[in-house]
Amino acid sequence: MRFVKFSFVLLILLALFVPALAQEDEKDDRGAGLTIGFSQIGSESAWRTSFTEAVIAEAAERGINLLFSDAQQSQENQIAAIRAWLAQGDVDAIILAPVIESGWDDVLQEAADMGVPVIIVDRNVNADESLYVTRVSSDFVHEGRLAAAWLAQETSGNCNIVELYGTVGSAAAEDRHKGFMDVINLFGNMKIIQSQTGNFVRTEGKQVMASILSSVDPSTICAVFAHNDDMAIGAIEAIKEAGLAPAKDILIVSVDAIPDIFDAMDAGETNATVELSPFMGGPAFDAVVAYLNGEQLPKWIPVGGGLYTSRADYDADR
Ligand code: GZL
Repeated sequence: MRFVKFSFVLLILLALFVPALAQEDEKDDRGAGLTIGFSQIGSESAWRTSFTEAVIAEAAERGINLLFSDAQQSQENQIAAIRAWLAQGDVDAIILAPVIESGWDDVLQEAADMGVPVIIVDRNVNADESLYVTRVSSDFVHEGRLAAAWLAQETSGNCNIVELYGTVGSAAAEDRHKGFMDVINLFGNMKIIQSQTGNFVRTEGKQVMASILSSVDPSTICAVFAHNDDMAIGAIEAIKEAGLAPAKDILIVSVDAIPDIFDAMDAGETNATVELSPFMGGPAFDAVVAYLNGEQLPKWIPVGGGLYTSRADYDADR
Protein backbone atom coordinates (compact mmCIF):
# COMPACT_ATOMS: atom_id res chain seq x y z
CA MET A 1 0.00 0.00 0.00
CA ARG A 2 2.81 2.42 0.91
CA PHE A 3 4.43 1.78 -2.49
CA VAL A 4 1.16 2.62 -4.26
CA LYS A 5 0.92 5.91 -2.31
CA PHE A 6 4.54 6.81 -3.14
CA SER A 7 4.03 6.10 -6.85
CA PHE A 8 0.89 8.23 -6.84
CA VAL A 9 2.74 11.18 -5.25
CA LEU A 10 5.63 10.71 -7.69
CA LEU A 11 3.23 10.79 -10.65
CA ILE A 12 1.66 14.02 -9.36
CA LEU A 13 5.10 15.64 -8.93
CA LEU A 14 6.22 14.55 -12.42
CA ALA A 15 3.01 15.91 -13.97
CA LEU A 16 3.61 19.24 -12.21
CA PHE A 17 7.32 19.77 -12.81
CA VAL A 18 8.38 18.01 -15.99
CA PRO A 19 6.49 20.46 -18.28
CA ALA A 20 8.04 23.38 -16.37
CA LEU A 21 11.50 21.88 -16.73
CA ALA A 22 10.89 21.28 -20.43
CA GLN A 23 9.79 24.88 -20.78
CA GLU A 24 12.99 26.07 -19.08
CA ASP A 25 15.01 24.44 -21.88
CA GLU A 26 12.79 25.95 -24.60
CA LYS A 27 13.42 29.68 -25.08
CA ASP A 28 10.32 31.85 -25.20
CA ASP A 29 9.35 31.52 -28.85
CA ARG A 30 9.71 35.28 -29.42
CA GLY A 31 12.87 35.84 -27.35
CA ALA A 32 11.43 37.46 -24.21
CA GLY A 33 14.12 37.80 -21.57
CA LEU A 34 17.04 37.39 -23.97
CA THR A 35 19.84 39.97 -24.04
CA ILE A 36 20.89 40.68 -27.63
CA GLY A 37 23.54 43.12 -28.86
CA PHE A 38 22.68 45.00 -32.06
CA SER A 39 25.63 46.59 -33.87
CA GLN A 40 24.15 49.10 -36.32
CA ILE A 41 26.19 50.93 -39.00
CA GLY A 42 24.92 54.42 -38.24
CA SER A 43 22.22 56.83 -39.40
CA GLU A 44 23.53 57.77 -42.87
CA SER A 45 20.17 57.47 -44.59
CA ALA A 46 16.45 57.68 -43.88
CA TRP A 47 16.19 53.96 -44.59
CA ARG A 48 18.86 53.17 -42.01
CA THR A 49 17.02 55.21 -39.39
CA SER A 50 13.76 53.40 -40.20
CA PHE A 51 15.58 50.07 -39.94
CA THR A 52 16.98 51.01 -36.50
CA GLU A 53 13.60 52.19 -35.24
CA ALA A 54 11.91 49.01 -36.49
CA VAL A 55 14.45 46.73 -34.76
CA ILE A 56 14.21 48.63 -31.46
CA ALA A 57 10.40 48.58 -31.58
CA GLU A 58 10.36 44.85 -32.38
CA ALA A 59 12.70 44.09 -29.47
CA ALA A 60 10.55 46.11 -27.06
CA GLU A 61 7.38 44.42 -28.26
CA ARG A 62 8.98 40.99 -27.69
CA GLY A 63 10.45 41.79 -24.27
CA ILE A 64 14.01 41.42 -25.56
CA ASN A 65 16.73 43.35 -23.73
CA LEU A 66 18.43 45.04 -26.72
CA LEU A 67 21.91 46.50 -26.33
CA PHE A 68 22.22 49.03 -29.17
CA SER A 69 25.37 50.48 -30.70
CA ASP A 70 25.44 53.13 -33.48
CA ALA A 71 28.89 52.84 -35.07
CA GLN A 72 28.66 56.10 -37.06
CA GLN A 73 29.82 54.31 -40.23
CA SER A 74 32.97 52.98 -38.52
CA GLN A 75 33.86 49.28 -38.71
CA GLU A 76 36.30 49.88 -35.84
CA ASN A 77 33.41 51.05 -33.65
CA GLN A 78 31.33 48.01 -34.65
CA ILE A 79 34.13 45.62 -33.70
CA ALA A 80 34.74 47.46 -30.40
CA ALA A 81 31.05 47.22 -29.48
CA ILE A 82 30.97 43.48 -30.19
CA ARG A 83 34.13 42.92 -28.13
CA ALA A 84 32.66 44.91 -25.24
CA TRP A 85 29.52 42.76 -25.25
CA LEU A 86 31.62 39.59 -25.37
CA ALA A 87 33.75 40.86 -22.46
CA GLN A 88 30.61 41.62 -20.43
CA GLY A 89 29.68 37.99 -20.94
CA ASP A 90 25.95 38.62 -20.68
CA VAL A 91 24.70 38.63 -24.28
CA ASP A 92 22.75 35.64 -25.56
CA ALA A 93 23.37 36.64 -29.19
CA ILE A 94 24.68 39.43 -31.40
CA ILE A 95 23.02 40.95 -34.47
CA LEU A 96 25.49 42.65 -36.83
CA ALA A 97 24.67 45.02 -39.69
CA PRO A 98 28.17 45.19 -41.24
CA VAL A 99 29.25 48.48 -42.84
CA ILE A 100 31.57 46.75 -45.34
CA GLU A 101 32.18 43.12 -46.33
CA SER A 102 35.79 42.60 -45.26
CA GLY A 103 37.58 42.60 -41.88
CA TRP A 104 35.19 40.53 -39.70
CA ASP A 105 36.99 37.17 -39.38
CA ASP A 106 38.76 37.84 -36.07
CA VAL A 107 35.82 39.26 -34.12
CA LEU A 108 33.42 36.63 -35.49
CA GLN A 109 35.89 33.94 -34.45
CA GLU A 110 36.06 35.46 -30.95
CA ALA A 111 32.27 35.31 -30.69
CA ALA A 112 32.25 31.72 -31.94
CA ASP A 113 34.95 30.73 -29.44
CA MET A 114 32.73 32.12 -26.66
CA GLY A 115 29.66 30.34 -28.01
CA VAL A 116 27.82 33.59 -28.75
CA PRO A 117 25.77 33.22 -31.95
CA VAL A 118 25.95 36.05 -34.53
CA ILE A 119 23.17 36.90 -36.98
CA ILE A 120 24.14 39.08 -39.96
CA VAL A 121 21.45 41.55 -41.10
CA ASP A 122 21.25 43.66 -44.26
CA ARG A 123 24.74 43.95 -45.82
CA ASN A 124 27.04 40.92 -46.05
CA VAL A 125 30.39 39.84 -44.64
CA ASN A 126 33.24 38.12 -46.49
CA ALA A 127 33.82 35.54 -43.76
CA ASP A 128 33.55 31.77 -43.32
CA GLU A 129 29.84 30.93 -43.12
CA SER A 130 30.53 28.79 -40.05
CA LEU A 131 31.23 32.01 -38.13
CA TYR A 132 27.64 33.23 -38.27
CA VAL A 133 24.27 31.53 -37.88
CA THR A 134 22.47 33.12 -40.83
CA ARG A 135 22.01 36.38 -42.75
CA VAL A 136 18.71 38.22 -43.05
CA SER A 137 18.73 40.57 -46.05
CA SER A 138 17.28 41.59 -49.36
CA ASP A 139 18.88 40.49 -52.63
CA PHE A 140 20.99 43.48 -53.67
CA VAL A 141 21.89 41.99 -57.07
CA HIS A 142 18.18 41.59 -57.83
CA GLU A 143 17.57 45.20 -56.79
CA GLY A 144 20.19 46.38 -59.30
CA ARG A 145 18.69 44.21 -62.04
CA LEU A 146 15.19 45.56 -61.35
CA ALA A 147 16.41 49.16 -61.62
CA ALA A 148 18.25 48.47 -64.88
CA ALA A 149 15.35 46.51 -66.38
CA TRP A 150 12.97 49.40 -65.70
CA LEU A 151 15.43 51.88 -67.25
CA ALA A 152 16.01 49.69 -70.30
CA GLN A 153 12.27 49.46 -70.90
CA GLU A 154 11.80 53.20 -70.29
CA THR A 155 14.54 54.16 -72.78
CA SER A 156 14.23 51.28 -75.25
CA GLY A 157 17.75 50.29 -74.34
CA ASN A 158 19.36 53.62 -75.22
CA CYS A 159 20.71 55.56 -72.24
CA ASN A 160 23.89 57.22 -70.93
CA ILE A 161 23.76 56.76 -67.18
CA VAL A 162 25.24 58.49 -64.14
CA GLU A 163 25.69 56.08 -61.23
CA LEU A 164 25.68 57.41 -57.67
CA TYR A 165 27.53 54.65 -55.86
CA GLY A 166 26.92 53.64 -52.25
CA THR A 167 29.67 52.96 -49.71
CA VAL A 168 32.56 51.38 -51.65
CA GLY A 169 33.22 47.86 -50.36
CA SER A 170 29.71 47.45 -48.97
CA ALA A 171 27.66 44.53 -50.28
CA ALA A 172 24.74 46.83 -50.98
CA ALA A 173 26.79 49.01 -53.35
CA GLU A 174 28.89 46.29 -54.95
CA ASP A 175 25.96 43.95 -55.58
CA ARG A 176 23.52 46.63 -56.77
CA HIS A 177 26.18 47.71 -59.25
CA LYS A 178 26.71 44.10 -60.33
CA GLY A 179 22.99 43.49 -60.88
CA PHE A 180 22.62 46.77 -62.75
CA MET A 181 25.54 45.89 -65.05
CA ASP A 182 24.15 42.38 -65.63
CA VAL A 183 21.19 43.97 -67.38
CA ILE A 184 22.60 47.04 -69.10
CA ASN A 185 25.33 44.89 -70.63
CA LEU A 186 22.55 43.24 -72.61
CA PHE A 187 22.00 46.53 -74.44
CA GLY A 188 24.69 47.94 -76.72
CA ASN A 189 23.51 51.52 -76.22
CA MET A 190 23.21 51.55 -72.42
CA LYS A 191 26.33 52.57 -70.56
CA ILE A 192 27.49 54.22 -67.38
CA ILE A 193 29.29 57.43 -68.35
CA GLN A 194 30.04 58.64 -64.78
CA SER A 195 30.15 56.70 -61.50
CA GLN A 196 31.08 58.26 -58.16
CA THR A 197 30.34 57.38 -54.55
CA GLY A 198 28.01 59.49 -52.45
CA ASN A 199 28.29 57.02 -49.53
CA PHE A 200 24.50 56.60 -49.40
CA VAL A 201 24.31 60.16 -48.00
CA ARG A 202 21.88 62.80 -49.33
CA THR A 203 24.29 65.77 -49.17
CA GLU A 204 27.07 63.77 -50.82
CA GLY A 205 24.68 62.65 -53.56
CA LYS A 206 23.90 66.29 -54.27
CA GLN A 207 27.57 67.31 -54.27
CA VAL A 208 28.58 64.48 -56.64
CA MET A 209 25.68 65.16 -59.02
CA ALA A 210 26.40 68.91 -59.09
CA SER A 211 30.05 68.17 -59.86
CA ILE A 212 29.11 65.82 -62.70
CA LEU A 213 26.62 68.31 -64.16
CA SER A 214 29.37 70.93 -64.27
CA SER A 215 31.90 68.61 -65.85
CA VAL A 216 29.90 66.92 -68.63
CA ASP A 217 27.30 68.28 -71.04
CA PRO A 218 24.03 67.64 -69.11
CA SER A 219 22.21 67.00 -72.39
CA THR A 220 24.29 63.83 -72.75
CA ILE A 221 22.92 62.42 -69.46
CA CYS A 222 19.82 60.28 -69.95
CA ALA A 223 19.40 58.95 -66.38
CA VAL A 224 20.70 58.63 -62.85
CA PHE A 225 20.91 55.27 -61.06
CA ALA A 226 21.37 56.03 -57.34
CA HIS A 227 22.17 53.14 -55.01
CA ASN A 228 19.74 54.63 -52.49
CA ASP A 229 16.89 57.14 -52.37
CA ASP A 230 18.79 59.61 -50.22
CA MET A 231 21.44 60.15 -52.88
CA ALA A 232 18.68 60.34 -55.52
CA ILE A 233 17.00 63.14 -53.56
CA GLY A 234 20.34 64.94 -53.38
CA ALA A 235 20.72 64.51 -57.14
CA ILE A 236 17.20 65.91 -57.70
CA GLU A 237 18.21 69.10 -55.86
CA ALA A 238 21.39 69.40 -57.97
CA ILE A 239 19.50 68.79 -61.22
CA LYS A 240 16.95 71.49 -60.37
CA GLU A 241 19.71 73.94 -59.37
CA ALA A 242 21.25 73.30 -62.80
CA GLY A 243 18.00 74.48 -64.37
CA LEU A 244 16.90 71.03 -65.51
CA ALA A 245 13.73 69.04 -64.82
CA PRO A 246 14.46 65.86 -62.82
CA ALA A 247 12.53 62.77 -63.99
CA LYS A 248 11.99 64.47 -67.38
CA ASP A 249 15.29 65.87 -68.69
CA ILE A 250 17.12 63.23 -66.62
CA LEU A 251 15.34 60.04 -65.50
CA ILE A 252 15.98 58.84 -61.93
CA VAL A 253 15.79 55.35 -60.43
CA SER A 254 16.96 54.42 -56.93
CA VAL A 255 16.51 51.93 -54.05
CA ASP A 256 14.94 51.95 -50.57
CA ALA A 257 11.34 53.20 -51.11
CA ILE A 258 11.57 55.75 -48.28
CA PRO A 259 8.66 58.17 -47.70
CA ASP A 260 10.63 61.16 -49.12
CA ILE A 261 11.10 59.42 -52.48
CA PHE A 262 7.34 59.07 -52.84
CA ASP A 263 6.97 62.77 -52.05
CA ALA A 264 9.40 63.42 -54.93
CA MET A 265 7.46 61.00 -57.13
CA ASP A 266 4.20 62.82 -56.30
CA ALA A 267 5.92 66.07 -57.33
CA GLY A 268 7.01 64.51 -60.64
CA GLU A 269 10.69 64.75 -59.69
CA THR A 270 11.73 61.10 -59.70
CA ASN A 271 10.64 58.03 -61.65
CA ALA A 272 11.13 54.75 -59.80
CA THR A 273 12.33 53.16 -56.58
CA VAL A 274 13.05 49.57 -55.54
CA GLU A 275 11.66 48.62 -52.14
CA LEU A 276 13.98 47.62 -49.31
CA SER A 277 12.15 46.43 -46.21
CA PRO A 278 13.36 47.92 -42.89
CA PHE A 279 11.52 45.14 -41.03
CA MET A 280 14.38 42.67 -40.63
CA GLY A 281 14.33 42.66 -36.82
CA GLY A 282 11.56 40.09 -36.59
CA PRO A 283 13.24 37.47 -38.80
CA ALA A 284 16.56 38.13 -37.02
CA PHE A 285 15.09 37.64 -33.55
CA ASP A 286 13.22 34.53 -34.74
CA ALA A 287 16.55 33.17 -36.02
CA VAL A 288 18.18 33.76 -32.60
CA VAL A 289 15.37 31.88 -30.83
CA ALA A 290 15.42 29.04 -33.34
CA TYR A 291 19.20 28.69 -33.02
CA LEU A 292 19.08 28.71 -29.22
CA ASN A 293 16.40 26.02 -29.41
CA GLY A 294 18.79 23.87 -31.42
CA GLU A 295 17.12 24.28 -34.80
CA GLN A 296 19.07 24.22 -38.08
CA LEU A 297 18.82 27.44 -40.10
CA PRO A 298 19.59 28.28 -43.75
CA LYS A 299 22.58 30.57 -44.26
CA TRP A 300 20.36 33.19 -45.90
CA ILE A 301 16.85 34.37 -44.97
CA PRO A 302 15.74 36.71 -47.81
CA VAL A 303 13.36 39.65 -47.52
CA GLY A 304 11.72 40.75 -50.77
CA GLY A 305 10.86 44.04 -52.49
CA GLY A 306 9.50 45.25 -55.82
CA LEU A 307 9.96 48.29 -58.07
CA TYR A 308 7.44 51.14 -57.77
CA THR A 309 6.72 54.12 -60.01
CA SER A 310 3.89 55.56 -57.89
CA ARG A 311 2.88 55.90 -54.25
CA ALA A 312 -0.50 54.37 -55.11
CA ASP A 313 1.10 51.17 -56.39
CA TYR A 314 3.36 50.99 -53.31
CA ASP A 315 0.45 51.57 -50.93
CA ALA A 316 -1.64 48.98 -52.76
CA ASP A 317 0.99 46.36 -51.91
CA ARG A 318 1.05 47.15 -48.13
C1 GZL B 1 20.97 48.27 -48.17
C2 GZL B 1 21.47 49.17 -47.09
C3 GZL B 1 21.75 50.52 -47.63
C4 GZL B 1 20.51 51.32 -47.98
C5 GZL B 1 20.98 52.70 -47.72
O1 GZL B 1 20.42 47.13 -47.62
O2 GZL B 1 22.65 48.63 -46.54
O3 GZL B 1 22.45 51.26 -46.65
O4 GZL B 1 20.07 51.13 -49.31
C6 GZL B 1 21.77 52.51 -46.44
O5 GZL B 1 19.96 53.65 -47.56
O6 GZL B 1 22.67 53.52 -46.24
